[in-house]
Amino acid sequence: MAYDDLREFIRALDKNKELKRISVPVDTRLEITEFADRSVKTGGPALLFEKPGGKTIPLLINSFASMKRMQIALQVDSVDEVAKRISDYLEMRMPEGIIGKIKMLPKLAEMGAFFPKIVSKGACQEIVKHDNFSLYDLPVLTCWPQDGGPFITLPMVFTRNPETGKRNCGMYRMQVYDERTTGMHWQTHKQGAEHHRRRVADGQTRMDVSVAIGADPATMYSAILPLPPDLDEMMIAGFLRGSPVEMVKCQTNDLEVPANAEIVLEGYVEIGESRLEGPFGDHTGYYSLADQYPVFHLTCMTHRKDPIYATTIVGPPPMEDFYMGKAIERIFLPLMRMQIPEIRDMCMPAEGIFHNLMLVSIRKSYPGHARKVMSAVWGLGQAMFTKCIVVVDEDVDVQNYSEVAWRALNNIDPERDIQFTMGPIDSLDHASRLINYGSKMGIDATRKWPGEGFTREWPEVLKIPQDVKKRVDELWKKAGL
Ligand SMILES: Cc1cc2nc3c(=O)[nH]c(=O)nc-3n(C[C@H](O)[C@H](O)[C@H](O)COP(=O)(O)O)c2cc1C
Ligand SMILES: [Mn+2]
Repeated sequence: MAYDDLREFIRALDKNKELKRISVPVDTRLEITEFADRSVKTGGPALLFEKPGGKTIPLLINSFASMKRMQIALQVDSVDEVAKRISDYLEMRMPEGIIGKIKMLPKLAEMGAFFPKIVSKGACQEIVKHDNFSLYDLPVLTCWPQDGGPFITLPMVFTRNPETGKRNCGMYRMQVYDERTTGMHWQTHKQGAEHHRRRVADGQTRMDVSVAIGADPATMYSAILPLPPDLDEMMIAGFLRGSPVEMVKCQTNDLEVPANAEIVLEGYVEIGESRLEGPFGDHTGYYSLADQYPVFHLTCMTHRKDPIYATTIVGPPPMEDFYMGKAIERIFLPLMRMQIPEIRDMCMPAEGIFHNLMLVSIRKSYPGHARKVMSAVWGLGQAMFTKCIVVVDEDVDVQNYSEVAWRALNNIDPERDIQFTMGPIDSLDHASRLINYGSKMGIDATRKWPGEGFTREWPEVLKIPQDVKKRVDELWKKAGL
């Protein structure tokens, strides 16, 4: 059964001994960061602060901050189960004959059951505040010492594509400027920014935006998935939770939000308005620099009778977002392999913050194949941000960084095997020559072929044969080791 809402997820975390309630008052300025950082780095539980910063609204953090918690969130024993479900759909072919078609019906019916459903009432609107509300009532964190202010870090930001009418939900941090105004940090490559850009081009004056904070975990998680434009995150959330997401109409704009949300901020972005956003202690472990971003104006706040504020902090890895990203890596592998089938596995080590490093193993079939895969990755959705790609042969385990380093360093002639190219760069990269634009590096660490101009002999990796290993297994015991 899908979780009804955030509190049901909290109960599940509690039942699994993955939650600690904290009743002592802890400051929302830096102190909760230090709690959350220590907890994630020592394998500690999710934290529910009952009195954050002297506020009455409790604060949940680190609820996704381990693979175990990701499994509880997605209600699986391994996130690979989600990957398998996706593969099953992708492999679904038009079956032969009437019997085959009948067999497929339940699967198709299941697919229909994922579409979001509009409902007339939602718990997120138990309390509706048209005036007399303030963002300062929420326990919004000031995460790091040089942050430009407090930031809402786990918001589901809803916008609509003006051309297709399709909904988008993305997670974009929001700097709180005052009681009713925030920044809107959708980076230029993201869907919110694209919807904004189209309205600028159209000469429109306002853009509706609604923000939900806290919902059932699959719905929250869907906001960070690197989906193609116009693929509704709420549909994918329905797929992940195995039950449609119920949406309610907002009070003051034309959008819908998850009915089970804890808190909803409704409002608009004024086209043409921008304001300095940041700096912000980011998931690179550095501050992302202040820059101009659109401004979100609140027209209404709705919430449950006793709302819970869900948040996260990012910083030097690994943090909570590493586990959210690791699950994406596993879940999206089948989709990636559908487009680049020669990929066997891929891995984004924590130290690479997703966009700085991708390790890819391939079944090499023709000269230049590793470089073809690099180009394909750089052309694939948000993988376009990847700053360094290391391509190895399929017998290298890319989940084992030590093995990748050993094999890659042995296999390269740097001048020959390292390729540079230019392209879009993650907005958070502080080293690129220009914001959003810079160079990338691909390392072809596969075995080189004569067809690639390599005419020397290529040696084998050292290995003891299986039968010898078996014999030694027995001898080992006899030898008293
Ligand atoms: C905790 C967290 C915070 C994030 N903050 C931002 C942000 O401030 N701006 C941004 O553009 N992306 C941010 N992201 C990444 C986006 O949510 C992600 O790229 C998502 O796929 C964008 O969705 P879209 O393609 O629908 O725009 C954040 C991700 C996480 C996990
Ligand atoms: Mn999207």
